[in-house]
Amino acid sequence: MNIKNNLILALDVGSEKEAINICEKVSDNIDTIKIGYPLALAEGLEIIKKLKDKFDFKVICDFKVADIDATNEKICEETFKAGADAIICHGFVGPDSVEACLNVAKKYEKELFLLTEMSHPGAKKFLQSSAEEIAKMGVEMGITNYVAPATRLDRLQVIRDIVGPDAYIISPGVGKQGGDGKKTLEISNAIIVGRSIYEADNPKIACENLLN
Ligand code: NUP
Repeated sequence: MNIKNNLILALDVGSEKEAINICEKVSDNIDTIKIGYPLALAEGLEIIKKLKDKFDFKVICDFKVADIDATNEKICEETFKAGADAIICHGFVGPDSVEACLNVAKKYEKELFLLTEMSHPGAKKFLQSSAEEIAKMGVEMGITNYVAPATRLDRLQVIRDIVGPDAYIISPGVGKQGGDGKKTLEISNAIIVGRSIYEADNPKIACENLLN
């Protein structure tokens, strides 16, 4: 993916109105947004096309797909049919579940991001001990896009070393969760930032501050 300024906006707001308001303010700085459950549940999947049409954004759907293969396939179908450019799936569910997502992404000629280790403190309890295996599984499956944490740069580096220099890593956890944007970008290809942008008094300046 080619992402402007290597900055992805996590648009976890609760209404189309709020979403448009933020997007208008940052559309010079950002061309890729991440839509997750908060906005998709509030406004339906139609919000994907609405924002793509209005702002010409690329949309990554953060649905952390984590079900059996048959259900994952249906979730990915609905998401790509609705216009998503990429979807994020969990890796802990194993290769058959991830393969189902990968197959649908390939069918639509869209992208799949594999989530390895999460950025929040709770990820240390269960997910961290599996993250390296999840990344290795991704490499074996030919996956080239990954999500890995900006909050623990040592762990981000471990995942980079597994997936290799040519893989594309996007990292959440910058700002509100404590991660540093510039340090993260020394390892990752792009950062994902939500609250530090959409809760800022001036979201455009918040974007610029993250990058300079
Ligand atoms: O490990 C992850 N951590 C994380 O924060 C995986 C994610 N997908 N996210 C998402 O990134 C989270 O759901 C939110 O949409 C965004 C970070 O937002 P913020 O902490 O910058 O507000």
